Amino acid sequence: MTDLLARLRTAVGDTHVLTEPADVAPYVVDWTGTHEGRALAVVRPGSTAEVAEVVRACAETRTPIVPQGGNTGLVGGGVPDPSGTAVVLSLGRMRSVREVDPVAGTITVDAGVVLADVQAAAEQAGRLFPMSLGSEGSCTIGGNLATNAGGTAVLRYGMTRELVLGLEVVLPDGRVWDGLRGLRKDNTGYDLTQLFVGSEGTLGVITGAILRLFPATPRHATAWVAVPSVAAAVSLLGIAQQHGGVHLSTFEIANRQALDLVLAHLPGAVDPLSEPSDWYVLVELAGSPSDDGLDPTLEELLGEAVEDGTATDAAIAGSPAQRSALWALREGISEVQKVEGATLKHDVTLPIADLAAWTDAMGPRLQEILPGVRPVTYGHVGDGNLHYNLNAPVGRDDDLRAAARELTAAIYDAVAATQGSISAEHGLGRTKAVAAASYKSDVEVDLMRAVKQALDPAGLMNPGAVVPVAEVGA
Ligand code: FAD
Ligand code: 2HG
Ligand code: ZN
Repeated sequence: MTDLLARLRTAVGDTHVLTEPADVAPYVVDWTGTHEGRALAVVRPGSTAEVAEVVRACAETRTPIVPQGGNTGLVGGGVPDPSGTAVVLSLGRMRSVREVDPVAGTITVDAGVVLADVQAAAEQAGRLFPMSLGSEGSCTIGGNLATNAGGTAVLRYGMTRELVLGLEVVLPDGRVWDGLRGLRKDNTGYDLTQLFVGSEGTLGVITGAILRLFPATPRHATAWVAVPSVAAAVSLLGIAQQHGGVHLSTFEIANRQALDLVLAHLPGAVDPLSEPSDWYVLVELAGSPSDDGLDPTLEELLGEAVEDGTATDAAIAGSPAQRSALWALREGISEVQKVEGATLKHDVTLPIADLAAWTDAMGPRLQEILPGVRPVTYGHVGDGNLHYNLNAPVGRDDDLRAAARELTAAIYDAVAATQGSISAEHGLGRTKAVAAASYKSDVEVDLMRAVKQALDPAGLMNPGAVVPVAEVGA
């Protein structure tokens, strides 16, 4: 162990190998506070060559590695287990934007660049990098790629895997794969880039990426819309698609419980509508500087929705400040749920046709298991993705913890019955690896195990995440 630490210090410099408990602490607890592990050390390389040297040193000493970006992951994949045997490899010092090419529509970045900085670099070049998450001020592009993150722009631009053209990856044996080619067309065999997207640090360390840029969309028309039910939200989606066409960029849902938490805990939050509603939708159209028709289109679609009872009321943003205030009602939900106490997260996707019946049935089912449990339901309904999160009955956090297994099993079983997914966008990490294996077919589990075995035969890359430990090499 002393030899390994000495070698790591030589590789990255003394000050970038952290072993003091106070220095290590922020790297071993996840954002939710539910996963707390221990680490042999936290290593902060400053270049791809340094990452490769760290990985080689760990491979030779059979030391597990947990790659980490901004540590905003929600499934415990970016923090080590309690054994204290792993090295946390933080990409936090690798923050260079390597190149922007507006004409080719590409940006090449180090993996540790914070998402908001990628967006800003694109904007400076008069382009758009569309990925948008509530955590964008701290999450890194490497983490986004490793989790195949979603967010609020998926409806129009797709998940992270649709925004990447090539990667640079340090493999588990320390070799570097340079796949940083910005080609739109490249049918030369297996798609290695896509293999690493969504692999959550279990197949290698992403050190660089070449990403797609899009024409800027600085004009917006935004509304917070009251709808009576999930069925009505789905109908509104159809109306918005028909009127908004390619301009429809956001379609997010939240229930009243979610809004109530935001109003209670987010400073400055105000309900923009006078009457309460069970459900709300944040809808946004986005366009180029010459797209003059966004406001009339939004008014037209809302008019039609109110006319036929799909929507009961709507607040339209009349200024950038009002737009930000409406967005805050949606983006603030994760934070305020944490303030409210124990939370059980379920990031699920359902076929859009099943959303309404599924949600209507789930509420009463959960009340049978834990009377008083509070579903705080929100998410990317335009993608069929709900964050079907639960807060404890007021003041009874322990009851939620005690019923957690049963509540989660009821939700996942009902998701599986619709051919849905138990992880829409957050990944599996350590929280869901075992559950996911039980909902996948044997063929799928075998294929995943074969990929892991082929790339990381020693099982040192983020053990316990994605593929349950017993599965590797079994
Ligand atoms: P980390 O948390 O550090 O790591 C996540 C996983 O990626 C871990 O398994 C880690 O080992 C691996 N990893 C990290 N960097 C690398 C690398 N360079 N190479 C290989 N593996 C690596 N997620 C969504 O999808 N949509 C949302 O809308 C969304 N909103 C959020 C809002 C809030 C308030 C918060 C706290 C989180 C949200 N998330 C969302 C979850 C989270 O921000 C994303 O999963 C994000 O992509 C994680 O990036 P990160 O840099 O923080 O990664
Ligand atoms: C969101 O859409 C994120 O706000 C976070 O995916 C969801 O905290 C959550 O459960
Ligand atoms: Zn989300």
